[in-house]
Amino acid sequence: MHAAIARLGGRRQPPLALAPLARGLGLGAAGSELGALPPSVRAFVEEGARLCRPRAIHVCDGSEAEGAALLAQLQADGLLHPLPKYDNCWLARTDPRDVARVESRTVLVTERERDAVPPSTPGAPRQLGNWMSPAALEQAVAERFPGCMEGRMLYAIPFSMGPVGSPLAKAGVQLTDSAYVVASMRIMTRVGAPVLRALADGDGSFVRCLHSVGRPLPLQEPLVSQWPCNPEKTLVAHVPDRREIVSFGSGYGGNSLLGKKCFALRIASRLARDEGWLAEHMLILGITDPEGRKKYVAAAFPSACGKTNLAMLTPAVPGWRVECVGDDIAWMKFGPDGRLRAINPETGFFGVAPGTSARTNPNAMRTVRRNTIFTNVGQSSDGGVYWEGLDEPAAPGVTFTSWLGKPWSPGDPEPCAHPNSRFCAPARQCPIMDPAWEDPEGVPIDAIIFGGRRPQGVPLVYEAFSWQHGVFVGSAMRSEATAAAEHAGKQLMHDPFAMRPFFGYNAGQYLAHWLAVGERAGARLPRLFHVNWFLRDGAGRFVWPGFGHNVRVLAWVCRRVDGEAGARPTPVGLVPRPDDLDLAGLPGVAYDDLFPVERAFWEREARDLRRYFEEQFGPDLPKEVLGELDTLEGRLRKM
Ligand code: OXD
Ligand code: MN
Repeated sequence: MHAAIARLGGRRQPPLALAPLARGLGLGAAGSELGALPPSVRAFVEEGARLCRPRAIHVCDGSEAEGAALLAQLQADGLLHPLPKYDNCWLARTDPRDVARVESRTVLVTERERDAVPPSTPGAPRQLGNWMSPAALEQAVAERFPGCMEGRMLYAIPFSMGPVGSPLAKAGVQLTDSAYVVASMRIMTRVGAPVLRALADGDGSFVRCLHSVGRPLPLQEPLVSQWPCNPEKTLVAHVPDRREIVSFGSGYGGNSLLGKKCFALRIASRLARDEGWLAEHMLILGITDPEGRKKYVAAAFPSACGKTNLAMLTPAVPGWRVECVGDDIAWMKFGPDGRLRAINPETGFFGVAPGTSARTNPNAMRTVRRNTIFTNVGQSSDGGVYWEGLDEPAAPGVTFTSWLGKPWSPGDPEPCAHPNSRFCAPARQCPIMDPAWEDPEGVPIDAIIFGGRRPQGVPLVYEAFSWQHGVFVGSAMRSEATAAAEHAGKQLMHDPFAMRPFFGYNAGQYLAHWLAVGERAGARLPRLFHVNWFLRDGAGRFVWPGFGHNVRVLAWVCRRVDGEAGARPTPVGLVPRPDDLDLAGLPGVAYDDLFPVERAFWEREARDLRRYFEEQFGPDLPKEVLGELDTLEGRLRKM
C-alpha cells in the first residue's frame, strides 16, 4: 500500500497545501513544522497529502492547547456536545450506519492468501479473517483515497503503543481527516513530541496508518448527526509485511482508532510472531492476597464478556486487592529471567458503556467523570449520560435523549444507548491503576486465563494440564456474539484466544507460535486457566454472582500458582475441589452447579470443535492441537 500510495500520489503530483493548523485552530505554528520531522515521517505525511489532497496539514504535538483547540473545533462543528454535569466530558452521536467494527470489510493483505488465513473448506463461510491481494488493495486505494480529504484538515498523529522508550513499545504515525479520531487517539495512546524525538533518535521506523472518513468537501449529501462516514466504501486493510494500515469510510472505534485493534493486535501479532513475543487480546491485572503477595494475571475474553469489569474488579472478599494494568490488549515478551513480561500498549479505556454501573464497575464509573468522550450513549437533560444498566435513579424532572438524538423514556422499546456505545477515558484516571502500569519493563505474568460467555456446560474455572493443553483450551474458546461488531443475536461463536477478529496472520500459524513459546529454553511459563462466569440454571438465572465475587476464582488461581491449592482432574481440566474454592457467604450458590462436566455435553462440544477445526483451519491446524482434541475425547470415553 505504501507503494500504492506513492505510485498514485506520484501520478498526480498536485501542489501541496501545507497550511499550518495554526490557521484552522488558532494554535501556534510549532505543531505544524513539517521540516522538523524525522525524514521517514515527513515522507509519509507528504505522500498521504499528495494522495488525499487536504486543505491543510497539522502535525499533532500532544499539547494541552492542542487538545483544547480540537475539542472546541469539534463542538463548533456540532460533532461533540458538552456534558456539563461532569468535568470536560463530551458526547458524540454517530451516523447510525457507523456504530461498530466492520469485520466483513476488514482484510489482511499478503502476496499469498495462506499467509493471512488458513484454507477453509470450500463453501464454509470463512471465520478467521479476510484476505485481499496487493493488487486488489492498490485498486481499492485508487478508488477511495485520491482527493478524499479535499476541504478537510489532514492530522498527522505520531503515537507510541507502550511507554516511549520501553523495549516493548512500538511507534506509529496515523494520518486522518477526523478531529474526533485525533481527540480519541490522544486518550488511547501516547501522542506527540516525545514520540517524534524517539523516532529521530532511533531507526525512524513506525507503523504507517492512513485513515479517512471518506467525505471530502463540499459534501455531495448532508451528514447524519454531523458524523462524516462513507459506509458503502468502508474498508479496513492491513499490510503486515510492510507494517501498514489503510482505513476508509468509518470514523468509529476499532475501524478508525488505528493504534488499537489494527496496530496493537493485527499488525503487532504478526510482529510478535516474527520477533518471538506475544500481542494478545488480553486484560492485565495485579492481584494481592491477604498476606501481601502480589501476582499478575492476563486474561483473554471475547468482546462483551466483562473484560473491563474484571480488569477493574472490586473484590467482594476482604483482604484481597486488585489493581489494573490494562483492560483490552497485552504485549508480552520474555525477560532475561525467563518470565513473560507484559505491558498495556494503550493509555485509555474504550469501554462498552451499557451495563457499567456503580454496582458492576465502580472504578470505571469514577474513571469516566472527567476528560471522557462518550459515543452513542443517551443523554440526560441535566447534562449527564444515560445507558441501559446505569442503575442511577434520575432526579425528578430529568428527561432523556436517546443515542439517536430523540426523546426517550424508561420503558421505551428501543434502548436509550446503542448496545456498542462507549466511553473513551484516560487510564490514569482509574482509581486502581497498578503502580507499575507504565513500567517500561512490563509486569511479570503468573497466570493466563481464557474465558467465554457460555450459558451451559462449561465449568466456572478449570486449569489446563500443560502448556500444550492450554493452547488447545485457548483454541477451543467459544462465546455468545457481541454488539462490538456487526453480528446479530446471541449465537455461540468460536473465538480462538479471543483473537478471531484480530489475527494478523494465519490463525494456524498463530497456534503454532503459541506452542513454540511453550518450548522456549529457559522460559518460566505462566499457568493457563479457563473461566466461565455466565452459567445459567434451568430457569435461565446466572448460577454465579460474578463481578466482585470473581476474586474467589482468582484466589484459587493464585493459590495454584503458589502450589497451595488442590484440584481434581476432570476430562476437560483440573477443577477446584469443594474445599479449594471459597464459597462462604454465598447463599444459594452450589458447588455442583458451578462444575458441570457432563459427558454428553463435552462429546458434542468436541464434535463441534473437530468440525470447526476441519472447516476453518484445515491442514494448518498444528497436529499437537488436534492431538489434544483426540486426548480429550479419549478421556471423555473413560468417564
Ligand atoms: C473491543 C472489542 O472493542 O473487543 O475491545 O470489540
Ligand atoms: Mn477488545
